[in-house]
Amino acid sequence: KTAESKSDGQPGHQKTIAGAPYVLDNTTNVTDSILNLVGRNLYEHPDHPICITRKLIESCFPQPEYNHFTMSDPVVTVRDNFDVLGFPADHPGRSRTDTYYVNSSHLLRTHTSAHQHAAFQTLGSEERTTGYTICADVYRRDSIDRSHFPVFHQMEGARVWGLDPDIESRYAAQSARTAKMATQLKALPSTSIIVEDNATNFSTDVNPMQPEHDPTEVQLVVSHLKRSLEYLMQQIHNAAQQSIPQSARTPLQVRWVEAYFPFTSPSFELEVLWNGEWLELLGSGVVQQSILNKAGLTRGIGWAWGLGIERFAMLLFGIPDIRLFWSTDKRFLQQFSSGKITKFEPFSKYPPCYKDIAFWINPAPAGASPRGATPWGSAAAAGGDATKASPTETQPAAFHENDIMEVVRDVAGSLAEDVKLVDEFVHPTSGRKSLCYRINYRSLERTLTNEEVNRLHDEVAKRMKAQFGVELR
Ligand code: FA5
Ligand code: MG
Repeated sequence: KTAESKSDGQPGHQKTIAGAPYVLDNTTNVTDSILNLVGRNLYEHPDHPICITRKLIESCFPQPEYNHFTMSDPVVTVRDNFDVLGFPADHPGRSRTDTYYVNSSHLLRTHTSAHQHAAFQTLGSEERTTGYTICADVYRRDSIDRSHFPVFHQMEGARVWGLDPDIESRYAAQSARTAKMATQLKALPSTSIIVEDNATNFSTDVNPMQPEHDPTEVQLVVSHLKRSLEYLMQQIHNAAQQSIPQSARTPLQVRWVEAYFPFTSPSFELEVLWNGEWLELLGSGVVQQSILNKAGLTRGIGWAWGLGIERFAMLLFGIPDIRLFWSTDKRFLQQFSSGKITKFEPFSKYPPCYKDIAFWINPAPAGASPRGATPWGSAAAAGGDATKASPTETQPAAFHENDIMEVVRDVAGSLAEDVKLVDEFVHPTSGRKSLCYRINYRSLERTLTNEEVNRLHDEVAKRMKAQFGVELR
């Protein structure tokens, strides 16, 4: 749900964003809560994981071949964000439900590709730079959860061949650039990551090469694109594994899949196997010739990609929640320092409150079959034995560790962070067993009061007694 505050964008009013004034109109849907995040420029703070990640990515696309840009002003024209890139008029990305409009002509960029046109115009100048990277904050109207936040960071990269102004004839220029591309492709470093390529056919309508392109050249551009990004993944993987013990290291698995973007053809996405699931890291492809032409690079051919920095930072630092990147908590920020890849140590914002519960458990009924890893007893309700009565109805069941977990979850919900067994012993004469569990009560939103925690803890004890017949010590 993306309710917007009416007072934020009254038509006719003026709003200053990144130092420039804009007149609001009926298209305006940007809110103050979003605008408050403009100017944080996380990618410029040397010790911030977004900046550390940016630098690492930039180092894989070194100067002088690539110039590195950052773009702090997020307001761009509809033309630069959509029109120049060939977005059709009815593309869903243009809609006010997906995009933050400042007014009918200006919006908060939804991707770094909004700067492609300007960046291409810097190429082929005197310095003969053949490529670039761009880093910026981007804005999309979206839900808020662990993996979605309305502001995130992207990096864009591009590389163009055939800008050599010394070569006069078009034919000579093309054969020269084909030769150069082949040489440069061979020069790319090899990698040892596992790559599955499901996007090798671009002679069909599904993911076609552009009709004005030479198939040999397209193959070279695509190979150079893929090898360059595989090299990036190798470097990211090497950095991420540094802080992991040798025995816990795993090979990196990536795959190429076909994609569609209005501004590249053929197009590809790169995915990585992350915690057993394929996670999309980036989009890429051979730049639409019309875009190069508009930037004055009529003799050029090249590739471009755009990636989400948070996704890479997650792989590198193990940061589990995208909202953490915006944290001003020292316990987050102090964990990172320039040029260092370390694993994130989770923390909660508010103090923990530890409470112990110790009790004697009933011996397991004779002949009961154990369940789970720590079968101190056997609950009648478990194990699919339908002939036995439920523990709450008749006599209490014997205790199993999962039972206390369930009770705590039920009583304390998200206020319980963890439950751990801290002590256990068997009475020397009676043979009864005593267990002691430590419950960590903690809220992510506030400091819990002692009274509040005591109430929760008393309720846990009461239920343990009633449901499992334990004798509290
Ligand atoms: C684009 O934004 C294209 N501009 C990428 C591109 C550039 C393609 C140049 C071709 C040439 P997409 O919307 O898929 O594509 O976003 C690119 C990457 O940004 C994704 O692969 C993902 O890593 C990241 N990303 C997208 N949405 C989110 C989100 N809500 N939160 C975090 N990361 C995101
Ligand atoms: Mg995508």
